[in-house]
Amino acid sequence: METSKKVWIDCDPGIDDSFALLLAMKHLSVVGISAVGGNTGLDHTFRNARYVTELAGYGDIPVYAGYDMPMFAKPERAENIHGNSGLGNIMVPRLKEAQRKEHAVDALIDAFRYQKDMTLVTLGPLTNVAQALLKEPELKHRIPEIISMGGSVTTGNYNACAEFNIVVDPEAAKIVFESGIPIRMVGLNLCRQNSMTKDEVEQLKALPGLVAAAAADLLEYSVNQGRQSQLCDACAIAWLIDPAIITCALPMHVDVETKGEFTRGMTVCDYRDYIGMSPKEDIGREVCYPVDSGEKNVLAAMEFDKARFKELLIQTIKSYEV
Ligand SMILES: [Ca+2]
Repeated sequence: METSKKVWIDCDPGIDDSFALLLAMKHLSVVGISAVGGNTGLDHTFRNARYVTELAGYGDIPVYAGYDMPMFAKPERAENIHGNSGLGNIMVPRLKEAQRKEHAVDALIDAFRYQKDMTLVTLGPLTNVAQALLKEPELKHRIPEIISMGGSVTTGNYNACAEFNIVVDPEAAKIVFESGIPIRMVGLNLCRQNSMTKDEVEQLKALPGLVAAAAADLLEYSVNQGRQSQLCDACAIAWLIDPAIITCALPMHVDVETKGEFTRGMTVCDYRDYIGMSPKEDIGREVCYPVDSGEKNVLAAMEFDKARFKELLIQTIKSYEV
């Protein structure tokens, strides 16, 4: 399943980001990684991204530090989910001097200037990407596609409407979603179908090697927070590695709410086309009532093959020889 598919990954590791990186490094061609403040502050997310790449034997992948703070919003963190360091109980060793001095936004712009057919994967708040689009207006023509873990077709996690990555920086998300770049969205409605439990922790614990040990620690920490872990960011990367893991995806128009009294940070997904025919079905698989909903700027992942994902995850962690 290894491909030469080139990706740039913008992320805020983060437990589930770390699993996404482990999948990506093994199966895709990771040209660069940019860190953004989100789950924890940038000091930690930048350090953690470098830690995961070096632990896995991919220390040659360049990692760049981007923005710590959202464009306008007050910063929100998710240290209650990911631990104060962002990586649960793992004691991340002090790393060498900053690997790359260049700002992540400049590195991202340069990468898409010189690389063709590279997918941008976003696993955190969209601050870096929005700032890059503002700094280099041509960039939107050079990014063929974004795969984004963020938002939800249905309900949120931060509150009833909003998902964390979007609500942290709604203005940035709005810029990205309105950029015209095709977006494949892996929202909470999809990630909720992936529940990793103590069973998966035990399977990882049984594997040899430092990567497997770290993965087991991370997943155990996450499962202990809420009895199960959805590894949201890893679901997004899995779509690139093995498209059959996403068994249904629907094109729809999506706006990002930046003003609502209760709905700021919501991805307003117009799925009126797919209104379900059965009372047991909120969203059908096919167009039932076509409406003029505007440009379908998003392909939203809807259904997930958990068994196939789990197999990919375990086999990938097992394949690391460190
Ligand atoms: Ca993340």
